[in-house]
Amino acid sequence: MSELKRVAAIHDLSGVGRCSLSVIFPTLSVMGIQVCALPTALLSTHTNGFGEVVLKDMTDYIPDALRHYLAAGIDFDCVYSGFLASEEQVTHCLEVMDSFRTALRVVDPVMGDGGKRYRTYNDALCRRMGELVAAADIITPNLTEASILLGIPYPQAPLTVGEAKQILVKLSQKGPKTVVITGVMLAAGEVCNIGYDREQNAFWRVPYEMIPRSYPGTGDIFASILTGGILLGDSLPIAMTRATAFCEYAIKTTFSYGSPTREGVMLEKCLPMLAEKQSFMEFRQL
Ligand code: PXL
Repeated sequence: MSELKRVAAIHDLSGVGRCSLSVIFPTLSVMGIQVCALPTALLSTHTNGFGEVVLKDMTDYIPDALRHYLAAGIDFDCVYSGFLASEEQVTHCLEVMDSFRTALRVVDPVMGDGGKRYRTYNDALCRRMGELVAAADIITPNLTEASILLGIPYPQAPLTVGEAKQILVKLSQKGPKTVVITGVMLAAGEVCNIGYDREQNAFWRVPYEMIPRSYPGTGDIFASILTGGILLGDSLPIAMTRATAFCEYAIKTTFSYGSPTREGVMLEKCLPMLAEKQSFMEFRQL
């Protein structure tokens, strides 16, 4: 049997609220992929709904850990970044990516949601996130982050297919050959995750049922399952469908129990579904 894939995950560790490393570890582990954490910050909770958080910035740690990994001859199949605590961490992420030249570069440009920026992000950090996006193979912004990256207002109205394709292509022109945007309301009335593969000039959409709650961490779960799927050999639309199907299931399960939004999705109850052998064919051409 071939060796298991190994991902360097450059994300924060939030103790309560089920986001970032707390959900990336279990989801990728269930998929048979090893997660090696490079924490960007330690937080008591995520920044959305628990009041003042305790945040320990880990900016000094990442370059030292990288030096150790290089000295020890450790290699990674993928470098996957997310929530960052400082502008310098953009430089550090680029250094990690440049150190493992064959690794797949996945950037989840975590900056905001629902048309609003997260409270720890400022203009300078958002601008620098653009540098990371330029170096990525795959990016997974939500529509809020896509708008910030393109410097356009957050679309209040549903997007036409033409507008959605234009946003995907413009983001791809910044560097990444694969762009996946989550949470896009299309003018036809569907809510979708949409994707673009520049090399194949292929556009995809995966519709899902919208639930009137926004659970923190679902973007992290989506991006980690997408990353895992691609590392396991899924095509882009199959990986998108795998990630969408699981998020939809976890969100509906959580909603059905009336669990508080700020606690995130009931991942522990839902994880077994990720290990099941399923076919993921609900995608359509955009
Ligand atoms: O899920 C994105 C995320 C990651 N990390 C932290 C957050 C959030 C969203 O609120 O606060 C610390």
